[in-house]
Amino acid sequence: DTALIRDLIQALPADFQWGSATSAAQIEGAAREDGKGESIWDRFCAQPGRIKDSSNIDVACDHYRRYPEDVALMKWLGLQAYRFSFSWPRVQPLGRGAWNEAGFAFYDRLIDELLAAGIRPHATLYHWDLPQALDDGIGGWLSRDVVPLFADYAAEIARRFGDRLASIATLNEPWCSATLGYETAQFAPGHTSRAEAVQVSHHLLMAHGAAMQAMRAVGPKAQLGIVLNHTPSFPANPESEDDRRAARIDDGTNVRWYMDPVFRGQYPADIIEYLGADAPKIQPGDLALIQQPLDFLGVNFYTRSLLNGQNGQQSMVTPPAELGLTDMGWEIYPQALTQHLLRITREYTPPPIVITENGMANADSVVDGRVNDEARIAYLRGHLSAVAQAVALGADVRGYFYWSLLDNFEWNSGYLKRFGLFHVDYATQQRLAKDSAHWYRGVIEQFKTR
Ligand code: GBH
Repeated sequence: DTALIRDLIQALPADFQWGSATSAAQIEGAAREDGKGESIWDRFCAQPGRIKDSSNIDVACDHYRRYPEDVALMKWLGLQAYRFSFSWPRVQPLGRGAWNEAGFAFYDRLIDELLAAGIRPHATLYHWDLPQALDDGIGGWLSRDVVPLFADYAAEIARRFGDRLASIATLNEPWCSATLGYETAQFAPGHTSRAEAVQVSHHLLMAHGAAMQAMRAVGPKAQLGIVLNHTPSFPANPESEDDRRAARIDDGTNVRWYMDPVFRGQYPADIIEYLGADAPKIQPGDLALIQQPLDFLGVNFYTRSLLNGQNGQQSMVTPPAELGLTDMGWEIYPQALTQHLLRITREYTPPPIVITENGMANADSVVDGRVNDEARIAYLRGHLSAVAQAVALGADVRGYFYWSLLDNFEWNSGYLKRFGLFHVDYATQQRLAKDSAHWYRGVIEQFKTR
């Protein structure tokens, strides 16, 4: 890997941040402890048929209790940065009204532990675990009324933790919350309406804007931004006009639907037209609220998608297996990351970019006390090199967070899919560094001693 390390050292700034990421619902457990309120994912897991292995998040990785051990793992890795999320219902059980001091105390201990280990804490306010009380009481993200409530929560986090956090992101992947939660029913709350998903996306973006304003008013030291999931869309057959149109629409609904309002204060006109009667109901001032100046843009990149446009419909095509698929069935295609970083740099002139998630699921198992995950090392190698190339060609990328630190609750796949640098034996909660963890540790070490 000497060539890779040389490329990384040549291309990346000396203060490039090496990190790893997790989220509250996926690792914390302690779902009903110390006053935590129910989240829409606690409720979703309790519904039969929603989660592939019928599991739930009552215990998950028991990180709520084991965080000192987990921070020690990060320190061993040499991480300079760690990305986690706050559970809104842990700190405000009903999503409005009373704060839960025991919930804040957990994050206070976690942040102290990170700072003592020399690791910068990067927080996300919303990684999909809405307080269930808001869903029951006002219809959750279907209601505009959630917008000021989210802003109150954001301001409270900024007041309490804003000077000890390196960054605060408002939302993680609003496309997933809206589309997977309200249109395809793969995620909580499990609805099946495109019109709902579109309206929810508008409220999420407004909540982002209102939270940015509320946090700016507090004036924390932390950098403020948003995290978007970008899965670049390619025509299955580049010669086909139908496939190219399908790819443009897919890009419009995934990438431009969120980037355009955040950076240009408008929704893409072709997608408004494509949505027809399902286009969002927008009030005067909404788009100005959404378009707030950001300190950073978080990009989560896993794969690309291939689109087929026959019969005027766009459908996803299963990628050819020869290219290499992860255990999620996602194509391994790092070149798309380089291209995409250059494209958003050119089209949006964004603030500094952070790769807030990148990683793969692999069918890992412990054999003789070791997890040989060569495929993950190859994935990391390919994507780090893709980031270095993009930076060499002009993209301003300041950090990279591997998803995820630990094997954890992979949403509707339950515990069946393993993304971690550390293997978790859920029966004993024992963590074991996979070969990829040793490899990533070596890269960070060599980069630091450049
Ligand atoms: C992220 O979501 C989440 O932030 C994180 O919590 C999660 O654990 C992690 O990734 C792994 O899933 O679905 O075939 O169309 C990523 C969600 C992944 C959604 C790629 C779009 C496109 C491939 N995105 N996916 S496909």
